[in-house]
Amino acid sequence: MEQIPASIWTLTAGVVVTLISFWVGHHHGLLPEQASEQAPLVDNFFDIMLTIGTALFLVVQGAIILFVIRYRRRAGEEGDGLPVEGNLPLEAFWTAIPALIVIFLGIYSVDIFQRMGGLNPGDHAMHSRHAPKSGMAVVAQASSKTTSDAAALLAAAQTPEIGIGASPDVQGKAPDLVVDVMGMQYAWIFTYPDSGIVAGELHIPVGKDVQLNISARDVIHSFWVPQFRLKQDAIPGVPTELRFKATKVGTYPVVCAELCGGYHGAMRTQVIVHTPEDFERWRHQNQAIATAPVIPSLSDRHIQQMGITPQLVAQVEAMTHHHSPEKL
Ligand SMILES: [Cu+2]
Repeated sequence: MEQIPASIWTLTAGVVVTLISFWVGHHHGLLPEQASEQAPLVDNFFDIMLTIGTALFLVVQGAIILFVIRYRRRAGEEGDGLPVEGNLPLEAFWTAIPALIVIFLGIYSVDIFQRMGGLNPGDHAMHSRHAPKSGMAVVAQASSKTTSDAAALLAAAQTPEIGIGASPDVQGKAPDLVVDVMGMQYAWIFTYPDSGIVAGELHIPVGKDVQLNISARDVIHSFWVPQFRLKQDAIPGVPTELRFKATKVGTYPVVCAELCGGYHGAMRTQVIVHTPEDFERWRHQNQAIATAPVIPSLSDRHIQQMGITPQLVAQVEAMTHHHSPEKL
């Protein structure tokens, strides 16, 4: 029987490795569902990296296993193995291939980032329309709060310097919805400048171009929604934005992805992606509360059922204002 030439074996191995790598790259199931316009872009890039990684893994591990078996010490073999040294074409080959892969991934990642809007934070067209409005709301709210609050709110109203801005298809257009997002130890506060709603959860309509103006009150936090494949640092004093379109109705976790203190792990909330009609309903219901003239005082029901007494409220208020010198 004739020997099969090594080149045939190499070709077969190459085809098999390629097929396995492509299959793994497209069926890994490692990522959560895609719920934003940016998610497929990120996943595409991840799939390509995993395909290349799988191929490299199989080639390197396969070669090790093959060599261990084929060049093992046989019975009766004594002394050192063959002194093999240097092979310029081989070394040039295995330097060039990784270099090309890295250059390709580098260029491709910049392309993905650009298509996500990453090179376009602070796309100014819409700020002339929206910033003054939220700015006024900021001044009104800031007067009653602490200076760090005011600074954070002002940062939210300024033109974003960093973040994910308008993607090419909405460049130069105003977003459909603007929400100011403030990170603080240990919560996210969502303020809707055009309706005055303040919420602890983010509500947005599906398929609409949403701009989050992100700020931080105390330390660095990071706004992360895994299903959107979007993560943006919230940095004190640095106006930041995150602009995206949610593509799937549902409820997704919002996670703080920057170690920000003792209760960082509990700094979670949700983003609720509504149908446009549902979102309007939510806005209607909450706008009524947001624009109510005064915060109603504690009702008798609260006092009786929950044991909340005016004295307790006064105590809590004194505690929260312990920084002001006149209370010390
Ligand atoms: Cu945090």
